[in-house]
Amino acid sequence: MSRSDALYARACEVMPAGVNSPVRAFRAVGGSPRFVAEGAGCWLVDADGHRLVDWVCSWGALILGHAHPAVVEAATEALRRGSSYGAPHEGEVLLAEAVREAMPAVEMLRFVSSGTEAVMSAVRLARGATSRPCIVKFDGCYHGHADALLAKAGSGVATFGLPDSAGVPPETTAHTLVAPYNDAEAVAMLLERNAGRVAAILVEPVAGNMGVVPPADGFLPALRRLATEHGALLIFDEVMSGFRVARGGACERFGVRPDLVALGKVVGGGMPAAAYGGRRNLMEQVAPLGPVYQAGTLSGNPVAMAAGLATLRLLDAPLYEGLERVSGRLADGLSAAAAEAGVPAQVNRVGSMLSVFFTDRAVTDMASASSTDRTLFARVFHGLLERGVYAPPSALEAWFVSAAHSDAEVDATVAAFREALRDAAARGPSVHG
Ligand code: KE4
Repeated sequence: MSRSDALYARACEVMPAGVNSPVRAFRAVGGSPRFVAEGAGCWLVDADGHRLVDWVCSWGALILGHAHPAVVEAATEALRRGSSYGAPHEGEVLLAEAVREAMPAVEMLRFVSSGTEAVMSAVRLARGATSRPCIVKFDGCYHGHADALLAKAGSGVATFGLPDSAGVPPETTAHTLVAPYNDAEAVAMLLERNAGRVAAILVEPVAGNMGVVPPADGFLPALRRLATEHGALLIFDEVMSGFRVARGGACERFGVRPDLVALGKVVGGGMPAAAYGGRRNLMEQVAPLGPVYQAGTLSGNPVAMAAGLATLRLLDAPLYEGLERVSGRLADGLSAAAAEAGVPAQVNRVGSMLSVFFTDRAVTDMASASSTDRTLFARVFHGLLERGVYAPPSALEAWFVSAAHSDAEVDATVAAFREALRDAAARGPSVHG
């Protein structure tokens, strides 16, 4: 038995499915997860010493790659001055100022410890600021595991959300309205049907949780216009896209200014830190300034602030140019390999986040993302893993490119992908979906 499998057996005795977050359990692709011993640059080393090219990068948090020396140094130095104070400190101010400089829509912010907390708090603020109960979200978008946002689309195009998890009472999602992604008309219909009751439109401006689905031309400006017309707020959940699709996130890349933004992943440089922020007159309604309560023992943690600041200080134009080039090389290589193998595939990419969908149709929303060949994806995933390439263990997740990836890793990945496709095809037709 491999060391990874031995660890997995022990883990399953003490943690649900042996993991601390469901996607890590490989349920979408089968098999047992690899336990990681170390991350370095664009590499993971598993518990049995196998080196794997890492295209997950802690689900997008590690835009510089694993254990970047500047991040390690800053976090270590901070830790030597204490792991947590429960009191204000300079690191919070420096990182907050760096976020505001990169994202002018964030006039004021509050740090929290996870993307879930960031979005949950932004939603509470939107409801408090507007005294309205409803939130519009999109089918296929994930915003963390706060009860009200674990809502799936009901039947029909635009509906009230249904609980998407046990333990979420129906009344908790009763004010969550769900529309198809990229469907501004459905949003308009929801706003008209629920006139005066919608606090906010909440959107992943670049969807990454149904696989990567870019916003259709005009979609984000339409949401901006609709929110303003109906007295609702526009919340960009940039936990994944923030600092990734541009230094100023989707706000910068698409030139749309939301009222509130949620951030996570990159902003903490791989440490537990996230944030929500936006218009000053909204953020001034957050306790203790205003009536909207939100708090957190480890919010603004000095070690996480140091890691986040060290990361943001390295996010300059040449870095994004490099990410764009390497990401484009990867996307083009995967597309070409699938075409050569005669396998229908779509590669959706925005900046350094991308997904491979095995389908002959464009993937523009959850319905099209769900109709892709996930059995084939699982076969290819394992073919890649056997060849030293760690892709995300689900067809509905994103691949993330870091500044540590070079052409060499891209070319090795494309070669492994070509072989994995050939082997998967040799196993006969996959059961679709
Ligand atoms: P966390 O609570 O996991 O830090 O953030 C939740 C969240 C919020 N908003 C967006 C757009 C997100 O992508 C996420 C978390 N992303 C997943 C990846 N699909 C994290 C991986 C996981 O759940 O383990």
